[in-house]
Amino acid sequence: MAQGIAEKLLHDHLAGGTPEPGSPVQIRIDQTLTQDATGTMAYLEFEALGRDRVHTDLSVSYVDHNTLQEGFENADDHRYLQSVAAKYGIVFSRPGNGICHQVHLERFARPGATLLGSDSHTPTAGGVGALAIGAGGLDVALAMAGTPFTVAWPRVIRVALTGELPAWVTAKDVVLHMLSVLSTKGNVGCLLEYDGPGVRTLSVPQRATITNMGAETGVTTSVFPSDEVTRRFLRAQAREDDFRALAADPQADYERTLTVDLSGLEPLVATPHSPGNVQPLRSLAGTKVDQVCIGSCTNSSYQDLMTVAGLLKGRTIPPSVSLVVAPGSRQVLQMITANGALADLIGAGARIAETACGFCIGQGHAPRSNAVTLRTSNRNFQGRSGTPSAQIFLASPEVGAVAALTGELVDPRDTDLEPPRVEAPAKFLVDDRMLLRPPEDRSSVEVVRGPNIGDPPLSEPLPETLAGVVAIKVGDKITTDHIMPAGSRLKYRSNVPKYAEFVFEGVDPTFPERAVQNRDRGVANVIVAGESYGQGSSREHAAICPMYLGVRAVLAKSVERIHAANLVNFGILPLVFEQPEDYDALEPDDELVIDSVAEQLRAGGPVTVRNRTKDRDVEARALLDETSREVVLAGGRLMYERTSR
Ligand code: MIC
Ligand code: SF4
Repeated sequence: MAQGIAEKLLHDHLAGGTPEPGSPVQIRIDQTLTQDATGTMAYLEFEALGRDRVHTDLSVSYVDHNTLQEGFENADDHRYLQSVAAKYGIVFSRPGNGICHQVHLERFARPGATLLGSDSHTPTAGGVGALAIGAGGLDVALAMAGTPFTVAWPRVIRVALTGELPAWVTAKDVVLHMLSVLSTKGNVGCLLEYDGPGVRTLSVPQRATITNMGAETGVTTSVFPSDEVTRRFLRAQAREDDFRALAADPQADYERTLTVDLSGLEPLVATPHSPGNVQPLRSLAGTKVDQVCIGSCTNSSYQDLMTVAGLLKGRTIPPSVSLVVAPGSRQVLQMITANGALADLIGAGARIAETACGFCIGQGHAPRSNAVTLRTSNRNFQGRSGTPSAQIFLASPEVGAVAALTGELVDPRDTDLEPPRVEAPAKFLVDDRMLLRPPEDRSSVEVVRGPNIGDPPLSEPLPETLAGVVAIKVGDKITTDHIMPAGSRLKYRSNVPKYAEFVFEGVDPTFPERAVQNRDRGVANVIVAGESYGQGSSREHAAICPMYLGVRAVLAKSVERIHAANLVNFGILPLVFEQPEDYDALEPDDELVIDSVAEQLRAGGPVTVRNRTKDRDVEARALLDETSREVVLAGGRLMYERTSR
C-alpha cells in the first residue's frame, strides 16, 4: 500500500498496537536526547529504573539551558550529567557546545531514525527526515532503558509546498503561516508531513526552522522528505554515510492536505503573548523596538547568523536598541569567527551571548519594563523573557536585523536594503572535541551528585475514593510556563520541594501554600482548566511539582499531548469534560468526589465527578489507555515499574 514518510517510519519502528489514527502504538526508539533542565531528572529516573547501560543506538546529553550558573546548583547538575553519561554509555555535549536541537541536527540526526527528546522542540530533527518527538523526561528514561515509546498513531496532514520563497520571506514565515492556519490548539494527535515541489527549494536549516516551531501548533511532530538537499547537508557535515533517501509514495493517503504557495507568503510576526497570534509585519510597521534577540533553536544556524551579519556589516545599531546574538552551536560560532562575520556583528554593536538557550528561556537579557523585544525564538508567552511587563514579538532573523538597525518593526521589503544571499556551505567546520564519548570500561566511573540533587519523588496509588477540592481554576491555553516558570527559577529543577514553591507563580502565587494545606489534611487538589492545558514545553516538572503539592487530578476542556503523558507518569489523573459547559459551573473550593476510581476507570466509560458543594454531577473522560490507566492507579510510572516487575 502506498505510504507517506511518517507512516513508513512508524511502520519501520512499530513494536505493538494497532496502526489506526488515534490508537496507541509502541515504537522503537533509535536515538534519545536530553538537555540539562529536564535531563537531571531524566537520568535520576533512569538510575531508578536500575539498568546498567542505555539500550539505544545513540543517546546524547546536552547542556544548554542552565548555563548562567548563578550559584553552585547548575554546575553540580552539569557534573552529575557528565558522570552519569560516562557511566551509562551516553555521549555528553559539554556546556558551550551549543543548543541541543542545533547540535543534534548538525552532528547526529539521521533520516529514517526515531528520536525521542526530553524537550518539546525535538522535532527540529524532522528537517533531515527523522521521526523526532518531544516527551517528558521519564518517557525518555524509559526509552533509554529500551522500552518502546507509546504514542497515538497520528492523523497525518500533508503540507504541499509549491513555489519558492520571495526575497525577504523566510522559513520562519512559513511556520508562522502554519500557525496562523492551525493555531496553537486543537492539533493534538496530528503530524505535519511536508511534501511538494517547494521542498527542494528549502535548505536543511530552513526545514529545521519549520519543524522546530511546528511544536507550537501542538502536533506530535513535523517531518520533511530526505532528498539531495539533505544529502548535501550531511556531506557538508562529513557524514554522508548517514544519508538515506525518503519520499512519500505518490498515492499515499493523508487525513487532509494543506497547500502552501511559498511565492505568496510575506514577512509575518507573532504578537504577544502567543506564537499563534500571527499578523503581517506590515500591519505593525512603526512599532518601536527596545531589544532584538537573535538565536534560539529555531533560528541560530550558520545561515541565519551570516544573514544577520551581512545586513549589519559596516552599520551601527541606534542607541535605543539593545541587540543580543546567541549562535546556536560552537560550530556556528567557530565558523563565523573564522570568516570574520562575528567581527561584523560586534562592530555593529551586537552583544554576543553564549551558544545556549539564554534569552529564549529567560536566562539573562531580560528587557526593561514594558519593553518591546523582538526575538527569533519560538515562544512569546508572557514573562518568558524574564520581564513580565515586556511584549515579545517573534520574527525571522532578517526582520530582527532590520529592527536592530532602525529601532522599529519594518517590513524589509519597504527598505532599500539588499536582500542577503547566503549559500549553504559545502563544508561545515567539524570539530567534535566538546562531545565526550563514554569510555569503553565504565565500571570505575563514579556518579557525582551535588547537594541540590534529590531523588525523584514518588506518589501514592490513587485511593478507592478520590475526595478533593478545586484548588485552582484557570482559563484556556495555560502553558507549562504558567504552571512551572523557568527563567530564574530554572536552577531548582533538581530540587523538587524548592521548585514546587513556584507552581502557578504568575497565575496565583498562593497556590502552593493552599495546596500543601489540603494535602496535609488528606484532601486531594484538583486543577480545573480550559482548552489546551499544558501547552508548550515538555517539562515534566509541570506534573512532578503539582504532584508533590498533592494534586491528584486535572479536569480540563482539553490537555496537550506531552503534558497529558507527564501527568500520567506522575500519578495525576487527566480528565476532560464530556460537556465543555460544565467548566462554567465549577468554582474554586468546590468539593469534588470520584467514587470507586479504579472501577470507574477500568469500566472504560465516562467518569462521574460529584460536585458536593453544588450538588451536581460532572461527566468526564479519562485520557488513558489500558497501560496508562494502570500507571495512574499505581501512583505514577516509577511506582508502576516497581510493582509490575
Ligand atoms: C522550552 O523551550 O520551553 C524548554 C525550556 O526548552 C522546554 C524544556 C524545559 O522546560 O526544560 C521545552 O521546550 O520542552
Ligand atoms: Fe532552548 Fe529556547 Fe529551544 Fe527551548 S525553545 S530548547 S529554551 S532555545
